Amino acid sequence: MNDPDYPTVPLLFERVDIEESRQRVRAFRDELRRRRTVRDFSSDPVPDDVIDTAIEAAGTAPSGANRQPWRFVVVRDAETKRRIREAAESEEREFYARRATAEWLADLAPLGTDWRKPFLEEAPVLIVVFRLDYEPESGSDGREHHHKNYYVPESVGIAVGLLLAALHRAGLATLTHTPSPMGFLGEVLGRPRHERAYVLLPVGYPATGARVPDIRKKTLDEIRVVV
Ligand code: IYR
Repeated sequence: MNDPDYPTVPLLFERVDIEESRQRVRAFRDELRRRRTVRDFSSDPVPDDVIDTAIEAAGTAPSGANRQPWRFVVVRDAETKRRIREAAESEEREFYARRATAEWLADLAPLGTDWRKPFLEEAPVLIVVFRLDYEPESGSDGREHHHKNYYVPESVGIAVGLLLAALHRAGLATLTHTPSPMGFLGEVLGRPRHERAYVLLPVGYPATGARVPDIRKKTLDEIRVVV
């Protein structure tokens, strides 16, 4: 700590009393409880700046050595969305017809999903999150090398969690979609080789009358252990 070679700044930290703390965390939990994965989107537009601000919120995530190994690609273009849908549906047809095990299909049954992915065209925005396992860098000798990133899936997972929370806070609905495999996303979006698709998030407003599966989250007693 306090290595003179590396600057520090005072921590901005507001200590709140316990009652305030209790109230805030309950309100936050209750708001997060209202978040649902949505599969039926309206085509109503979403302003660019709202998406950008949510991405800034995601970009505050902690990451291995603060390398911030993520890229958020915002897709609005209809033709690009169409190409993504086409490629995703061809992977998904294969998944539902052959790749998925019987157990997997049984686990998915309550969600009512199938190979059709109309939301990839209907949602006004797709955010494709890429993970950067390394970044090409030119050294002092002018030669390019791969500068490694650390704890990449953990870091990107945290950033995506913050992104989902920020978009929910903005009053928008999301779908965490992971067509598998996702290699086609890098190709369709013209991303460099060191960017690997991590998750695809359709974002927008729910369609009028949208319904969601009647599923429950585990209770505190099921997920928390006190030792
Ligand atoms: N990727 C497929 C299947 C799927 C898998 C899981 I695990 C889900 O939670 C939901 C769907 C699809 O998108 O349909």
